Amino acid sequence: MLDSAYYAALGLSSIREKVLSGQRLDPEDGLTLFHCPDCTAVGALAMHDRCRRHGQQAFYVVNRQINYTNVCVNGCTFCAFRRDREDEAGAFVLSIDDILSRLRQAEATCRHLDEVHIVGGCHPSRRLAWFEDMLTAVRAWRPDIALKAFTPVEIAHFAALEGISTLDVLKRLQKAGLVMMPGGGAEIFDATLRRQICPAKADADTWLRISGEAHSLGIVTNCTMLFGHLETFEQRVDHLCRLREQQDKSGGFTCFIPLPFLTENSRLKLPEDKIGPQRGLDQLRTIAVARLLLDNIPHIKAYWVMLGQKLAPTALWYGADDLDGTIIEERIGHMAGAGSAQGMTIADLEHVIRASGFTPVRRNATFSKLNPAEALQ
Ligand code: V47
Repeated sequence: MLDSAYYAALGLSSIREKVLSGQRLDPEDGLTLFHCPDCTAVGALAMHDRCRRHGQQAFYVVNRQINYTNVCVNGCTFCAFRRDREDEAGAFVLSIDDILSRLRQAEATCRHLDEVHIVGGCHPSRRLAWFEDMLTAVRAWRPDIALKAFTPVEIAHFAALEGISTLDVLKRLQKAGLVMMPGGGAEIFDATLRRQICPAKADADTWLRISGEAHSLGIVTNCTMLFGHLETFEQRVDHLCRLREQQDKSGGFTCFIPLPFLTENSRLKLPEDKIGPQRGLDQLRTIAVARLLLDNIPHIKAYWVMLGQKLAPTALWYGADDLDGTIIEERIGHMAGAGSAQGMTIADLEHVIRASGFTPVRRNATFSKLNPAEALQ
């Protein structure tokens, strides 16, 4: 493993040296790794880095996803989840009671939820007070549950509707119980590509600024990259390096989640050569390169919903250390053709982690390990 002559033959000697000595990789190194013919050699470097950070641990969380609406003003071309209007087929808008009843049902199945993950489309008229009431209601039901909600894109949208700053929106939501934000909406930061796939969405600088504002308030956040569509390797590396730069400044990203583009029901059509079976290797390689470039972000998630239940555990050998969680209901990926289940049980997650050669560790939303007593198995 990591044989120096072999890495020299691949032209990866200096990258290997940097990884072994814990030095930061340059953007050019990232590109070299994307072009390296041996994906497993790239994966072995990422595995080395992952094991130095987390050993053989693989994390999971007992959570419930809630999408409060799919009505959205943004019109992103890749998104199969969104609807323009409430009266369109397939559109939905949940009430606070709907959300509470879904959470109660989830609790009955899982025994003890550790995280609620709440996101939705940018609804044209739902105001900030409703979101404050929603968080307050969930907190009243279970004061100890971690509320992970709203991407920077939703925060920008709430601020525009209220005519207030994004920092003030974050302060109000934090007061209502928000402790963490998911990483969606980052898509791909390159401005030209963003104009093609998500022209109306908050731009890269806004997404990064709001993440930084959240960090300044002590709200930790995640970050993502939507890949496997029209982007180039250069644009992937640029995206990862901009996340790394933001993290150098504000330090609050906990986990990076690479999201492979799922093509069904999407207006974004890909050329044939982009959608073949080689996508699996590309997904593993992207996870590995992310692990190696994002030296200041502690966790990399292999999100089983989008990667699939077979590839996600494989990704634990390519730099990922987390599988996300029980989830129970997922719509964004499934409306785009995800072949994965709606949810996984605690037993399923622990089994697949063990069978893949790792030690399962149940965590909370902010990645603190839960001991069995806390986890109320
Ligand atoms: O922002 C939308 C992506 C994201 C498609 O922070 C698609 O822990 C693939 O961000 N194919 C939402 N991806 C999901 C997300 C997420 C998921 C799990 C955990 C966390 C976390 C965050 O899904 C969107 C967009 O980038 N998306 N459509 C699609 N067709």
